[in-house]
Amino acid sequence: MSGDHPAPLVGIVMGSRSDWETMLHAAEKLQALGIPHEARVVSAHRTPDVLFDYAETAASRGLRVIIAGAGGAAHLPGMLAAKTAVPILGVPVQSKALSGLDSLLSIVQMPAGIPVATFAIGHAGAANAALFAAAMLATTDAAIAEKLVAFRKKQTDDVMATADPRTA
Ligand code: RP5
Repeated sequence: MSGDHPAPLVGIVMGSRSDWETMLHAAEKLQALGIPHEARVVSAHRTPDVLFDYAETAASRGLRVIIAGAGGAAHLPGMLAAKTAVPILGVPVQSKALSGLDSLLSIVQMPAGIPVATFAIGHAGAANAALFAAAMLATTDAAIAEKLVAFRKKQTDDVMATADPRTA
């Protein structure tokens, strides 16, 4: 994806390719804000060595935030957080069996000491994790801060422009 260049500031990782339909909403937001990012499938239980390598090299590769989406017994965000000090934003993917409640509880209930910031289940969580990553980066990057302000203003303007629900 074009977000892979220049050096990514945000890593989007997910437990399975099947998570992409959720996590693409994070990528879309980062793309819209012009934030360099990458997207990778990194499974805690199917490719644990890849997970360790990804986490251990994240900081030295320049990643400032990692958005991690997983479903079911969703240990990916917590395992990443255990192996890197780069902040982890966890996105619970909506599972088929339990509609994502399993994913949410797996991600949110981290024992004290290794934090994972947890977002809403599904599309909203992925989009908001990206906006939150942007807000974190904006504290030290004026260009990203400006784009974030512009995004929020447009969102407000769009709502105001269609405030009468009877109009199309
Ligand atoms: C988790 O298991 C993934 O994050 C995914 O949400 C879920 C199902 O994976 P697949 O069976 O679709 O590969 O590891």
